[in-house]
Amino acid sequence: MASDNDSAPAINGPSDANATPERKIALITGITGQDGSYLTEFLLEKGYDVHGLIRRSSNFNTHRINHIYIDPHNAHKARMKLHYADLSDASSLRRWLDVIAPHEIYNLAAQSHVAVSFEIPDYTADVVATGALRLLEALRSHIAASGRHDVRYYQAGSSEMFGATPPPQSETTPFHPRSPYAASKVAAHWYTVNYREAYGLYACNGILFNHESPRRGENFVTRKITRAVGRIKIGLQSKLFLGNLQASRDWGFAGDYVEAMWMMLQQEKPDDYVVATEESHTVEEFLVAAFGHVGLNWRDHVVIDKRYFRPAEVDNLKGDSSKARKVLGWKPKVGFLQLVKMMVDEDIELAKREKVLVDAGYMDAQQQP
Ligand code: NDP
Ligand code: GDR
Repeated sequence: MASDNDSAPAINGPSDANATPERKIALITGITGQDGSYLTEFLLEKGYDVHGLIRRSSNFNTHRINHIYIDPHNAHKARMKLHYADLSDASSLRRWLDVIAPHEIYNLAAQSHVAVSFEIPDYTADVVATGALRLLEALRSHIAASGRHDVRYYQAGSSEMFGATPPPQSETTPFHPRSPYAASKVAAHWYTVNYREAYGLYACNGILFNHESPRRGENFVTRKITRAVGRIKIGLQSKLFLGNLQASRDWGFAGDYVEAMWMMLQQEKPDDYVVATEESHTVEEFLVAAFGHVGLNWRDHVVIDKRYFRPAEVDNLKGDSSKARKVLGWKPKVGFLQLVKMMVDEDIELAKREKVLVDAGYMDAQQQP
């Protein structure tokens, strides 16, 4: 991968001899995350050149995008480029904006785990809230210096911002955040609105409800469950420790949601949109569907562990996405049961591969993630 190098990865900006001038250029922060990987595939398919900002890690953190990576030495084929930066480092953000000169910016980077945000609130605010502000400010000064007024900005907002406000939640529902993560997303939301109103930036907030996939991080509840189902079915695990099973979420498929992000940036005027399936299920309902799909009873395996309860919970989220459906023409393609089955099926295959390694003595049968 380009990120393997100790020097900065190669750039394919507009001044690059191999770049096609008419091709649109997108810049994605958080490209190594769940949504970043699906959005990259989506934009490459649409003919974009995609630049992603990645942060330095002592382990490679690019496993979700390795399958679409082409070595930059094949410059005419490599349309995804990676660059080191960090949302806590304003100078890196400004520098890459100037070099890459993107048409569209998708700010997906975040410390995105709600429970973890109670443990590291200061860092969460720095990346999620002030990080968004740094990127907006870098964009404002990039536009002032370059005269490129047509750059479009997407901010990854969250249904967590509604928090304690009862459903259905739409663009006009008041925010009542219940965690440092959610409060930081509210700040990022209003920074984005403010830069739109104050400086005329083309900047949109997507208020996305929970979206999952086989690429979901393993410590979010859906993937934690489907990973466990796969491992229990294959005989690598017996118990699954969980917290509050009565919380209800509006769960969709990440592949559908990245399309809505792109659609927002194709409108004549910038605006904010709720993106949701409009169906809500409890964690317990997810358990029933996931264990049931492989003929298991969740009650035989799940143990409630207080450590997974949060200091303040968000009880019930269910979106009203009528604006996105009407204005953008967006609607979800994957329903709840289809999503659960997709995730369980993939995690059964993953567990089978793990079992081969365990049986051959190359891996310990680890406990649940
Ligand atoms: P992930 O946690 O899977 O990905 C987060 C990404 O942000 C990763 O690429 C991560 O890098 C990167 N990142 C974290 N900290 C920094 C930093 N300091 N500087 C630069 N990059 C950083 O999240 P998702 O893909 O699920 O979500 C994408 C965005 O959408 C997030 O902002 C999230 O808060 C928001 N959101 C998500 C929803 C969901 O249900 N998935 C719903 C609503 C909003 P690394 O790989 O190195 O960790
Ligand atoms: P959420 O997702 O907090 O909605 O944030 P998560 O999957 O972490 O929790 C959903 C619900 O499940 C309950 N729960 C557990 N959660 C986890 N992680 N682990 C457990 O063991 C467990 N047991 C029960 C939680 O209490 C909660 O009620 C996600 C993230 O992607 C955010 O970045 C995003 O903004 C929102 O979705 C929309």
